[in-house]
Amino acid sequence: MKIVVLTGAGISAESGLGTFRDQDGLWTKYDLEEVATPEGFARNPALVHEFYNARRANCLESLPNAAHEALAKLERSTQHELTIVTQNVDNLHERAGAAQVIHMHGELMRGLCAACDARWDAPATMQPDDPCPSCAAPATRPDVVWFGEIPYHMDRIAAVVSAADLFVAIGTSAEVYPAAGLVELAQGETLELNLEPSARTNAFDARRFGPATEIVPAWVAELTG
Ligand code: BV8
Repeated sequence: MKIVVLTGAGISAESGLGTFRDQDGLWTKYDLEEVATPEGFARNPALVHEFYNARRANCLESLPNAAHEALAKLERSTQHELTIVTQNVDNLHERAGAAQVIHMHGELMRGLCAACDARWDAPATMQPDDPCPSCAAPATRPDVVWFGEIPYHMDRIAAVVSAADLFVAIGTSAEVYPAAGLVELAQGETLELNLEPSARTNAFDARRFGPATEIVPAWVAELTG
């Protein structure tokens, strides 16, 4: 089967990476407008770098969990063709061994120059006056998609989702668009795997609830026998 999986912060929760909307989520500690918008970055780049430096450190000290590993195993299986589309900016899918990961909201471990669009592997900590390694402009930012910005790879994502035999959303609240609307593009079967019903749970043919480290390996075991 051609399978497309869309993951959100819930798949990395048990690895110790905060989710966004849960009661102690990131957006309870930081103002989204201040740290995840181009306007916030223009107003206070030091605050934004502090926010992403802290998340980069948290990611570096975290490990992939059984859900990341199960998806990497499914990707290696010859029975199915898996594409992982993630809203997550962490690199836990890749560190679990997955190769085909489409980061629609960018990557914490990458730097981006707001002046010349160059991209590079980010240092552990970034500062507002860091010169761009390509044009030397002090305009470096995390290579993540902020609110109000166009997500990456949208054409490729729309193509693989509409061609999928099975579309599965894992660990996402389905509150942020266009990611939350991808289920509508799916022509094949659709399945939600989450701790609780998401905001779009009724758009799915089927759903299973529980911690990702339990329900994802169980689902992959059914598929790979
Ligand atoms: C755009 C990168 C134009 C940075 C992110 C009004 C209505 C509709 C839309 C809008 C609107 N006003 C504005 C918009 C657009 C806006 C949007 O959707 N706003 C929301 C808040 C209403 N979207 C945008 O601005 C996007 N750009 O629209 O451009 C356009 C339009 C069409 C086509 C092209 C372009 C850009 C959005 C991207 C912003 N950047 N991240 C960073 O990470 O810092 S979004 C960020 O938040 C994440 O990447 C993710 O996308 C989202 C968080 O959602 P989740 O990952 O689902 O996490 P959450 O905490 O919410 O939920 C976790 C879930 O896991 C929960 O359900 C929980 O139950 C579950 N869970 C918890 N623990 C576990 C678990 N599940 C299993 N196991 C567990 N252990």
